[in-house]
Amino acid sequence: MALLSFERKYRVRGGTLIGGDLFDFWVGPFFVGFFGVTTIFFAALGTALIFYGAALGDTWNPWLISIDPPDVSYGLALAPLTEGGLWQIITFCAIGAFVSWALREVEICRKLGIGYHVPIAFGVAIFAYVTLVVIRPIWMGAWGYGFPYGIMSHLDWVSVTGYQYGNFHYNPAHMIAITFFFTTCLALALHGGAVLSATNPGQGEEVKAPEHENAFFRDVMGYSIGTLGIHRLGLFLALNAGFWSAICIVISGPLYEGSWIDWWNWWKNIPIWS
Ligand code: 07D
Ligand code: 07D
Repeated sequence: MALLSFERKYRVRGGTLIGGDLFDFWVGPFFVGFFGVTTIFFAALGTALIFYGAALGDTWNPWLISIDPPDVSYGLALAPLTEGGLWQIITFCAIGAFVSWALREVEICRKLGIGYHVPIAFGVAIFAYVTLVVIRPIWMGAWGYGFPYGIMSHLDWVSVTGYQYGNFHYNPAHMIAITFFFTTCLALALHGGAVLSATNPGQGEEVKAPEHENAFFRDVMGYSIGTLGIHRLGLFLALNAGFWSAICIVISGPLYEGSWIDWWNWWKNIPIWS
């Protein structure tokens, strides 16, 4: 079915989670929906507040603009706008926009009658973000533990936070997350390579089918995970990368305060080594 006639077929009313028919329409290629409106509202307000915060600061250099969270001394209270209050409202807007976007994805899935895999995947990214700016700060008793909204300043936060726990590389959940990130790249490189090698051959060559991809991997390593399987594996690897990232930061502080290097002493002291 051509794309245009397919779109006519699925562009039907219904499947919305809230608001009934109210925003159940498209603007050009974009589905609007109630959550499209809330996405635009939160994103526009959050962006405007970032610009307002930047105007109060001393630079318009986009790399150096930074909207900082309140000082730790404010605890979990609301801070004055210029002392972290802006960061608090922007955080609220960011979560509002991300969650709205995920729910808009859900509505589109419902219209199409497909699974919720994409919104669930985005949900894991949102979970990682919420862990950084809500769950961990609340657990540690101050919004000041959230990261600042600035291109370079958020890197400073990662570095400083990392060194607060000695060597962050020794954090076991960080190890697991990194391994999943690296494996995701390996899987995508193999998958992208396999698909292109079969379906985009040189001029005059015949386009090959998945059987060729399967045969390639069987010849190389005795096993091919298959066409559906590779996408299951990819999603599994990528979601675990985000999930274990959230775990690695939420345990640093709330559950473990010392140096991650020392955490491994239990391992060095297992009697079997002596
Ligand atoms: C390619 C999809 C497109 C998305 C892009 C991001 C903005 C921010 C806001 C000026 C893969 C658009 C950026 C809207 C502009 C203001 C106020 C996704 C793709 C292109 N980081 N981070 C970047 C965010 C955190 C870390 C780049 C966001 C944590 C390190 C970009 C968040 C930690 C490095 C960026 C977030 C952390 C970066 C490229 C939220 C641990 C880099 C991102 C909401 C996760 C790299 C200068 C990218 C860099 C980088 C955005 C959170 C670490 C500015 C929106 C606190 C170590 N981060 N980041 O391609 O070059 O993502 O930094 O949580 O080295 Mg970051
Ligand atoms: C949080 C982003 C969510 C994004 C959302 C959407 C928009 C819209 C619009 C483009 C989670 C945003 C969308 C804004 C844009 C348009 C139109 C993703 C998030 C919702 N580390 N480390 C990680 C590595 C070191 C430290 C995670 C590697 C050092 C700390 C990952 C190395 C020290 C924290 C990771 C390394 C250190 C992390 C990040 C190598 C510093 C975290 C990925 C090779 C001295 C963070 C949840 C992530 C974390 C984190 C990788 C080194 C510290 C596993 C590969 C040793 C403090 N590190 N790290 O979380 O877990 O993505 O955050 O050296 O907090 Mg690390």
